[in-house]
Amino acid sequence: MITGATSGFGKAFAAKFAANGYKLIITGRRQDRLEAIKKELEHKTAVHALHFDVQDREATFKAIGSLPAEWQDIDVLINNAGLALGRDFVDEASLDDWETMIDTNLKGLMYVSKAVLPFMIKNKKGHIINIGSTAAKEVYEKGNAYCATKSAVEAISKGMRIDLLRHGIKVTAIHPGAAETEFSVVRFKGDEGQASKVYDGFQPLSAEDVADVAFFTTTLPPHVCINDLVLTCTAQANSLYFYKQG
Ligand code: NDP
Ligand code: 8X3
Repeated sequence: MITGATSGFGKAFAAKFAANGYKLIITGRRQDRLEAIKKELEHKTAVHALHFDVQDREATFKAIGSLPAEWQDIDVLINNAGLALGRDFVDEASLDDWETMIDTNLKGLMYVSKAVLPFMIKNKKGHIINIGSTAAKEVYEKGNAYCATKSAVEAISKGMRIDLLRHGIKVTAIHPGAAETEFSVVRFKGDEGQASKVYDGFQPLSAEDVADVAFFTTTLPPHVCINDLVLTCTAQANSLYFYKQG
């Protein structure tokens, strides 16, 4: 099950897991895109689409609770749905942007996990992959609330790992650096010029790079779990240091 499968990493995760024989539950808010991706991947595997907003607690539990019995054996949950909104000084940032980021990146991830866990617990196995960010590792200027939500994803991943030990469920946090998806277009609210400038002068990660690494974490034996993984392009050392040319 992949949240936020309509674009970027989530779409690439769906393609990668489908190519490797997984049945897929894909989720997102944009129903037209969900249906198009379902149609495309159905040539390779069985796909079930769930249309809901992870910020909406009731809708999240209702959608996941509606899964037919044959779709409830979820082996891998990738909590990927998320976003940054704005790049502003803390005193100038929008409260609405902050709330959307907290409600999506943290609360949404927690709702989805809580709704899926009973299925994994029943099966005494499962793997939750939470998509954090290098923004969880170092806070950068004007990153305030986004960095806080991703630090929280790191913390909740640690908490899940401890509390789920007794159920044999793996928890992996993956922290990618800059990757060119729709992320920056969303962050800059549709300003494509400002968004593409983020990637000027270096080759960022692609969504497929992140999908390859995420898939790898699911290929290890049952007794082996990658807990925390940071992945950047070669031109990025961490949130703060890039080698840009031109
Ligand atoms: P995209 O904007 O390309 O994709 C984001 C996905 O999240 C979309 O499928 C979107 O679907 C979904 N989404 C957003 N809000 C909600 C919501 N409220 N309910 C359900 N789904 C939602 O960005 P990325 O693929 O880059 O981002 C994926 C994750 O990776 C995010 O958590 C992001 O913070 C993280 N990340 C991104 C990095 C980057 O540089 N790109 C680096 C590090 C981490 P829809 O709009 O249809 O709902
Ligand atoms: C996305 C990468 O550098 O914009 O999480 O925080 S960054």
